[in-house]
Amino acid sequence: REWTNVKNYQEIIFERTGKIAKLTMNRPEKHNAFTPLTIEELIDAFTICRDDSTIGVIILTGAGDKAFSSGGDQSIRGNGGYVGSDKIARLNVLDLQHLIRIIPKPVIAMVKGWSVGGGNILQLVCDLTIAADNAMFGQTGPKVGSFDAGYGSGYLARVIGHKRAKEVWFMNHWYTADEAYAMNWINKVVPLDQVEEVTLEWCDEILTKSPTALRFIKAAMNADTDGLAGIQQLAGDATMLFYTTDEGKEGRDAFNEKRKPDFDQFPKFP
Ligand code: 2NE
Repeated sequence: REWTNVKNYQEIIFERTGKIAKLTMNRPEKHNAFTPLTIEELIDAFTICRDDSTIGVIILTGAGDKAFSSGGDQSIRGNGGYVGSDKIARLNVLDLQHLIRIIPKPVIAMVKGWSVGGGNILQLVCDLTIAADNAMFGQTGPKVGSFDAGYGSGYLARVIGHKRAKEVWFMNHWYTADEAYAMNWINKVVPLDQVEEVTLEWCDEILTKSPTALRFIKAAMNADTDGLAGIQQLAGDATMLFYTTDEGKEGRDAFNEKRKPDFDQFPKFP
């Protein structure tokens, strides 16, 4: 397959092949630990993917074979967050987590090597995870004076169960790809040299499916876990669909034409 570069960034790579986008965290010398800039760039690239109707599925991965991501870059952790060139302490990875949840297209984490801390929560919030057999998963927060009490805890407990989620956070053990698979933490384990090939096969399969059906399935599952914010996404999708109907357009047209709307013509389905 031929990959083309979509946009140049400093700390990520944004490429696409056909309808598949690939976003790569690109700080391999630090196991792809993220800075506020890495996250800002990912948010920008995910937003482009969201708006581009020719993109149907998004892969999130890390550069090299050694790590998906080792979480927040501890060397720039300041007072209240991670500090970039603007000197403001941020936890903007939380905004990225939310964006991955609401983006109405499947997002697949392709994990090679370490998937740790805030990096591991990024793979968690992706819709699917395909891991290489060298992948290693774990949370280190309580060891380094940090925690994610949002998706990183509540959603993790939904995915792997409360007992296991507490074990992950209380013990800070490492879990191999096979162990993570057995815990329902990830979807598939494949040999390292096949991980991209298999991920692309999954993308190809997803691309044969109805994008609207996938959009609603994702929003519905997230509505169950994300409370009113999740329902808002699902409800917004319903509004979007309604706006494409003649019934929805009749309301708009009647207002603009200063006449009474004629909704009688539309069926009232059981
Ligand atoms: C991941 C792990 C276990 C890998 O160990 P190893 O031995 O394979 O690699 P090494 O030598 O530790 O790492 C290679 C280089 O990457 C840097 C290291 O310092 C090292 O640099 P040099 O000594 O070669 O100069 N590096 C690795 N991870 C880094 C990080 N997160 N920040 C800055 N530099 C990092 C091992 O590297 C490890 O335990 N890493 C730290 C994992 C960690 O604690 N991450 C933060 C969790 S908190 C978080 O992410 C978070 C949150 O909880 C809530 C909100 C937002 C973020």
